[in-house]
Amino acid sequence: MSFVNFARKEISFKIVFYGPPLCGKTTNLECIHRTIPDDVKGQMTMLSTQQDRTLYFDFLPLRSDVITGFISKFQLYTVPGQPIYNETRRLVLNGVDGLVFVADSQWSEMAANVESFANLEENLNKQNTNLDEIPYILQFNKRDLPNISPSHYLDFLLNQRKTKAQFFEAIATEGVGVFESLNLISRMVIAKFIEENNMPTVDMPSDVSVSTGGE
Ligand SMILES: Nc1nc2c(ncn2[C@@H]2O[C@H](COP(=O)(O)OP(=O)(O)OP(=O)(O)O)[C@@H](O)[C@H]2O)c(=O)[nH]1
Ligand SMILES: [Mg+2]
Repeated sequence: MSFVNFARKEISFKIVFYGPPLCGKTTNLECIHRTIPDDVKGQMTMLSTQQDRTLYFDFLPLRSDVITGFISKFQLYTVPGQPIYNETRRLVLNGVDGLVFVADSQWSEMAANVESFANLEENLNKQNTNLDEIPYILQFNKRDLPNISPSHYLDFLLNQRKTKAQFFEAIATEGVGVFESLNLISRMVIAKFIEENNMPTVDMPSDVSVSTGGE
């Protein structure tokens, strides 16, 4: 849930990267952290196992100035993809404003993609919300690997809801598609906030570009 601090002129948005085990959620955040300037980002927190599997979540705070008069803070989180950590995924999802569902494009991961998407819907339902309420996009990652599904098949598998989500192809290890995903979900989250809060003094740029914002 977006959080507004009028005294400090701050709005906080929570964006969660969700998806099956090893699909590249943490890699997305690492790429964002590596690329953006220091004055826009906070410290990246990673709680991982020795094998670099996310144990609890990864967290990266970003700052932008896309809403006139307010500092917008984007709190980026990943969830642990491993099935046993469902309680943790549920906790991380709590109060989410926007979602990037990262799918693994490899044929071998199709069942895991579908299962993770169903798990996302189920966890949201348990919190009395759903994907009609929360802006989300799809990211088809690992497009550099052999034996990957065409994007239209991933789209067919994962984009079955009445309102179609936009998707991006990505190679998170090379930064391809990472900022496209981040910029779109940020725009969607802000647009929803503006609409719901009837913000009168908003200057909505055509490109939110959280990578170049700042105080
Ligand atoms: N070839 C290739 N490898 C990738 C890509 N994105 C991520 N990887 C690799 O996939 C592995 C898993 O990436 P992570 O980002 O740790 O995956 P995750 O989704 O955070 O995994 P969990 O935290 O366990 O759920 C790592 O070895 C990454 O380098 C990609 O686009 N292409
Ligand atoms: Mg991870």
